[in-house]
Amino acid sequence: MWNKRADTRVHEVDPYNAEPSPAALAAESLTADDTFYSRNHGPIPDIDPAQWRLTVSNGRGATRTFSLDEIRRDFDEISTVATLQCAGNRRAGLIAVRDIPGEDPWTQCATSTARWSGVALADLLRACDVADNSTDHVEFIGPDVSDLATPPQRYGSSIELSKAMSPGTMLAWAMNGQPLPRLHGGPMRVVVPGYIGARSVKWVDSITVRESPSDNWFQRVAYRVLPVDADPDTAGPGDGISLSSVALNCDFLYPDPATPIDAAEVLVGGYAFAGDERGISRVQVSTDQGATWMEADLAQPQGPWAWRRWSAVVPLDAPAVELCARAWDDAAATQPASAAELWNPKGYVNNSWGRLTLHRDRGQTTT
Ligand SMILES: Nc1nc2c(c(=O)[nH]1)N[C@H]1C(S)=C(S)[C@@H](COP(=O)(O)O)O[C@H]1N2
Ligand SMILES: [Mo]
Repeated sequence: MWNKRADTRVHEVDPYNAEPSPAALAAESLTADDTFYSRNHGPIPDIDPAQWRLTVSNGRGATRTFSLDEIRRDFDEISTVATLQCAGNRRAGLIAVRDIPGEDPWTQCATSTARWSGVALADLLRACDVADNSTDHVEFIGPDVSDLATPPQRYGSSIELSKAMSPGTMLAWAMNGQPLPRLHGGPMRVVVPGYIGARSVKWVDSITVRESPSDNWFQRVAYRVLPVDADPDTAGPGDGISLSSVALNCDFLYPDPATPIDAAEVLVGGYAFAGDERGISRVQVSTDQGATWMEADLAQPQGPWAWRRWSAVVPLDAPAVELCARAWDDAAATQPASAAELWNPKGYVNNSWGRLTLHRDRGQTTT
């Protein structure tokens, strides 16, 4: 369905919510469109690129409307490698601590990396004569109506004007050199590198500069880390911690823990990702619950907004070994050890240590 690989894990068919298998995600440094995770809150619109229009309101009374051809003709094309990561990535680890009814149990693959091509949002906003008010916000609205909000509402988000004007933040019409697929927001989506995926509004048709964050349900009510004892059904607008920058995270993608390993050591690996303005400095792996750590090898950086892939060879000196992985960012911050300390009612931002239990092949007796 939606042209995804057969080993894709589909959480919901309608609206379509699916993540790739760890092996598929590990296979490529840029995630192909048949592998890229997809998160949707309503029906997927089918938009004729020739009919698509974007309306920009500049916050001081003026509005301009653009067609796709006009945007492509009038602005310089830019291209950025950026990782998108859903705030619900790795929720399954939180659900294992305590159930989170009504939310999909995403594992560690609600994240993917692509080369996005389009225009810098800053160029478009400047052309619309947006004032340089550092406390302003920029709201993005899509055409898809979600019944998660009462009454149902179009999907939307907002970011600070400073982030909207910063390098990397863009309107993208292509993904890995191909026209942006319908599922991923074609003909045009917002890409906000380093921010939770929820801010990168797909099929965007309206952009508004305003004095405060968007009142859209997905900005004001959802995508917030509520206090542990809060009831998500009665949480009010503005409750909890609003999410923007992605929290430092890393996890394993291989090997497959279901296959016993017939060797005394094994190559393991995965991804690490630091959000806005931060980079990955180090990834470490432990075979003893974090008492001691070994350094993993980091793959070449793919740019300031992309994940960092990592690998390590680890010994397997017991029938079952639980591996832990943690990343450090360039401010020397690292990840919390356990999902239990992070549990929150909507199940966002599980950035606890990655964990993977591997089994030695029972027939294997040499050490
Ligand atoms: N219009 C619209 N944009 C949206 C969403 C949506 O439901 N509707 N989901 C958001 C969320 S929560 C995420 S994580 C990303 C997922 O993008 P993808 O489907 O291309 O992976 O899109 C974001 N943009
Ligand atoms: Mo998301």
